[in-house]
Amino acid sequence: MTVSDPVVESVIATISRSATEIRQGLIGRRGTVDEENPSGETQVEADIWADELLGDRLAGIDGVGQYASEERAEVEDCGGDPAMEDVYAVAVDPLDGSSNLKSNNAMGTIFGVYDAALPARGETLVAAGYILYGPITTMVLATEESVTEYELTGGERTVVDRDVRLPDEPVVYGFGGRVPDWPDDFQEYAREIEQELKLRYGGAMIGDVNQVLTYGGIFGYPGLESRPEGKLRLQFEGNPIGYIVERAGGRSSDGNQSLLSVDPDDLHDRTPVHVGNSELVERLEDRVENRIA
Ligand code: FDP
Repeated sequence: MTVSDPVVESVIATISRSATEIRQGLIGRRGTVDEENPSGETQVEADIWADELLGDRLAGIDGVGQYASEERAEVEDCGGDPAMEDVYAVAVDPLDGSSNLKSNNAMGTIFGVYDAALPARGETLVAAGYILYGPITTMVLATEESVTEYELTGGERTVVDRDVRLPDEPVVYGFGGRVPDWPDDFQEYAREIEQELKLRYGGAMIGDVNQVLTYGGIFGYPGLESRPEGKLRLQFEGNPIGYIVERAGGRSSDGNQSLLSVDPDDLHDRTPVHVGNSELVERLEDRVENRIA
């Protein structure tokens, strides 16, 4: 199954072909390096390697005007203006949840294809997806047409679900950050959710969001007392995941509005992230104040 826009299809084909290679290349690259990413977080060797591999390949695609990554301070100009027709900007989190490499737990790669110069609103996304490096390597891809799940092997992608939809009856939840650092209103909301759903938290957003897409429920990384903007990045994490979950019939929110409507100020802006079944996200918006809005 291919995507009708040839540039978007090339981006997706490049990322899905690279995924098996990235998975293999994690071996021997689990150690941390003496560097921090632009958000001040410790990088592992694999973060830098996967960013270089994807950056080189994606920048070489005709029609990719900009490449940006969680691991780079600035947007890379690849020789085209995303304001022009058939030119896009690609934002990537090369290894989401890379702190899970040490303990050998699931993690992923996230990407968003924006029809606008970065930083951009999520509403300008034309496609977004993630690779999950679990027991099997899978890709969930959302476009304007559909949300599809693939299995990836040796450069090939095989459809396993043509129409990924969030189940109506929610089952699981996962919330990031330390409980004592959660604002009171979010703590109250979480207490209520604990009575209704089953905890599934693995420490990599991709793994946790994939559980929500599979079983129904809610994933959240809220604004914290110590950091009201939360931890996750809007361009690389919040927008693509919001787009995927909304296309699959759910909702996304920064506590106040859809993640896709948030106006970015900076490429590395952080935002509270909540995605899942509509009723659960709406209830959260009723109860929790977004302190950065
Ligand atoms: P990581 O730092 O390992 O890259 O975006 C970062 C992220 O992981 C998410 O994948 C994950 O949901 C979150 O941070 C985990 O944060 P905590 O360690 O605070 O739970």
